[in-house]
Amino acid sequence: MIKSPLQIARESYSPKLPAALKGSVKIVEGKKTESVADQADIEKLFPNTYGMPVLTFEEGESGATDKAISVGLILSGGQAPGGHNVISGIYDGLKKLNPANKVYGFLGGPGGLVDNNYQELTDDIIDHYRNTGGFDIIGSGRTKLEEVEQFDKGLENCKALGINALVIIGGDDSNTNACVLAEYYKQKDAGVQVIGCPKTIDGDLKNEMIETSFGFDTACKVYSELIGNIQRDANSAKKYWHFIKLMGRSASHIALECALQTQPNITIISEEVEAKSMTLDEVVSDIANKVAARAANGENFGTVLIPEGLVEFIPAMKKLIAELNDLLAHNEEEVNAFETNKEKREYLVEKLSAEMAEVFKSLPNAIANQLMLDRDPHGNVQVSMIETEKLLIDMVKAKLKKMKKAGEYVGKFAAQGHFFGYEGRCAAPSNFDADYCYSLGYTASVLIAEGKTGYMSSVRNLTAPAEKWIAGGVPVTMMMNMERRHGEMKPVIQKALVKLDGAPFKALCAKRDDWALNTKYVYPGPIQYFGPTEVCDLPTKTLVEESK
Ligand code: FBP
Repeated sequence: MIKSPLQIARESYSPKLPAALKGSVKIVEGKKTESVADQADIEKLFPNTYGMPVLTFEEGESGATDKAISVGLILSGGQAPGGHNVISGIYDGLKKLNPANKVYGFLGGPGGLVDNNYQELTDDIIDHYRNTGGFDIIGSGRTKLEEVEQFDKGLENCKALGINALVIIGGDDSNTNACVLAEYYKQKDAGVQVIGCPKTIDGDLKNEMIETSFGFDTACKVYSELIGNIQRDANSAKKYWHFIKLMGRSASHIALECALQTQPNITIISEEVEAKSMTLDEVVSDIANKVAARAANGENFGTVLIPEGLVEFIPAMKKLIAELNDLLAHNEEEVNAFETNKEKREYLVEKLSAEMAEVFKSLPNAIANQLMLDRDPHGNVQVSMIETEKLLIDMVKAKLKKMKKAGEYVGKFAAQGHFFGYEGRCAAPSNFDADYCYSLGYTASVLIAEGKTGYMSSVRNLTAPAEKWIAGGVPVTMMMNMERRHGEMKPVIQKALVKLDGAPFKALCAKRDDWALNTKYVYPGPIQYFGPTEVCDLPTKTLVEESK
């Protein structure tokens, strides 16, 4: 591997750990837990792992095994900055407990466990990846682990390697599967524990005990740097409106965080669009009115942040997507047999309810075609492929044309579309993510050595200095509820959407009218890895607002 000077310098960064993880760790058990909803259903589905207590780590006498153990790691789903530090944290934690402990990485995501593709991780491998972005140490994948045959095959492969525990580093869907796997292995008394780690740049795997998923901090800082740069360009040239779509499949946490960091003119929050039952036309009118108001002040430039999941939150579109999901899941063969999108669309129009058929017919071809694309293995629409920013530019342009004719708009409208997503997912982790991920990994090693299963690694109190972070474990069943997936009710971890009564959204609401009309841009600049703590160790604004 050819290393950049920054990569070489970052190899020797020592991630900060919570005080409780620095020496011998004592586990303190909290009260019995309940799932967040649908308690009776979840308890029935997880009889062996339901109701376990929350665990908190303190300095003290450890109950960890001193027998040598072997652990298998899986990186699951989209990349998120800091994954390599989760791995180095697990590795260092296990080796500290017993140098004979072994760590295996399953290659290419959950599929590696089933297909028995693995690599033993050793000092010389781990040391090259410390504090780096990416998941390339072992690769990631989106294979869904949900079939009993996969679980049994995985168990056979674990047994052959002498693996006592698996760590699944993934988002809500992957941790849902980790929970099902933990329950299955426990019920079989298989001798393989399963621990989850909360990953996703989307920031939607969070709850009372998981303050944020890892990678959100770095990704938002990268996007905010880019948005700031664009805003400075817009404010210099004063001739373009920039429509910036931001990754984050469903929830608008990324758009909200980036807005708090950069103070753009317009920020769309999908959850608000849904709560207000806004139509696409209303979203467009809202943008056009703001463009017109700035034009009246002679400012024909601006920025609009668009969460990538927007289309799924416009009520009519949401209903349409839900119907399409069911239709595509149940008529896969027929749909795939069509050669053209036109034929596919006509077939689906026939099968949709009359109301949704009308909505589907009314969509521009490009968007309709994107809605018919294959779902990901978890059944999600691939919203990254839907060019919402272009759709909105075209619709705003058309609306402004009408407004001009009616004498309601006096400016010039030239727009540029951008999509920031992949450029943030493998960035070198910020100090926050480097420390947080290492702590999450280290925590997982303690949970394993203490014989726990069905837990997610948790590190809290994140706006305090790392020394004061609170590490422990949260039963994954505690985060679950029943949801409709692929046309069936399934137990899943509840996705955390932006709360409209939450502090981060309120902070945006308090300022957005001012930011819309007046140019109040903030230019955050690139992530800093070396320098004063008030520059290098900042948590996200979301965490800061939520902790107030
Ligand atoms: P995870 O939920 O697996 O972390 O993935 C998040 C994400 O980056 C979304 O923001 C985005 O919609 C999606 O992955 C893109 O998926 P892909 O990498 O398969 O194109």
